[in-house]
Amino acid sequence: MNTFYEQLKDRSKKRIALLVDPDGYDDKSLEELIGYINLYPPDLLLVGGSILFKPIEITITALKLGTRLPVFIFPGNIYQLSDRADGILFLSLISGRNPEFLIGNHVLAAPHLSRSGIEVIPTGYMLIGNGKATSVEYMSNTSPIPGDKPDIAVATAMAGEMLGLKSLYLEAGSGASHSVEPDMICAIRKKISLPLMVGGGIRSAETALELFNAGADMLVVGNAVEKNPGLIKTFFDTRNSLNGVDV
Ligand code: 1GP
Repeated sequence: MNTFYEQLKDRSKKRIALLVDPDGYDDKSLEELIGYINLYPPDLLLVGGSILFKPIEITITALKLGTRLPVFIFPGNIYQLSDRADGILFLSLISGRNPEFLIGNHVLAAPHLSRSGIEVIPTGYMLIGNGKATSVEYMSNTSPIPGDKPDIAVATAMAGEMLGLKSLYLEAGSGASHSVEPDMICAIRKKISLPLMVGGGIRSAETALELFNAGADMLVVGNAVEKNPGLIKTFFDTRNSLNGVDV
């Protein structure tokens, strides 16, 4: 089976993941989003959020029925599991010091994930601060790595790789005013060889280009597309131009 991770670890290609927050869409806007996804497909669909008022399965099922893309869970908590997904980013919050988010919730989820057989990508999740409290920070009761301390971020990423995690995710926070600084991405990229995902506050092709050029392998975009689904094309074009695909 060709897993999504097999693709992700081919770092010669840049990728886009679209984060779909189930509470951010009603039936009509989700249908509209699916139309755009099929016209300008990203590489991966992520579903999740810090708190969900809707069952995650409804959105996962709609995306599975409406698109041909892999649909992965981006879990905000232990209640966001579903056998209908193709996989899960199994996030360990390695920037924090809360054992529940480092390993505790994973112990609870492991038997369920083993039964369901969905693809599991062990991911070191690093929250990077930018001056404003984020939902992840509050909900996980952890402190982010200060945005102006790249040495701490680099050492954390190195530890994640040494511990055997399969990918890293640098998170500025959903709707962040600034994305993770390119300098920090660059410093981490020099020291690790794992696939590097970056998300939070990415709203434009310029930012996407900057973060890709700094060394991000996959960018995660949520809020910007939720507000304006047509923006998918912008990210689709940026990725394709970097991958040498005609646009
Ligand atoms: C949030 O990194 C993701 O966890 C996406 O962030 O919604 O700001 O794009 P945005």
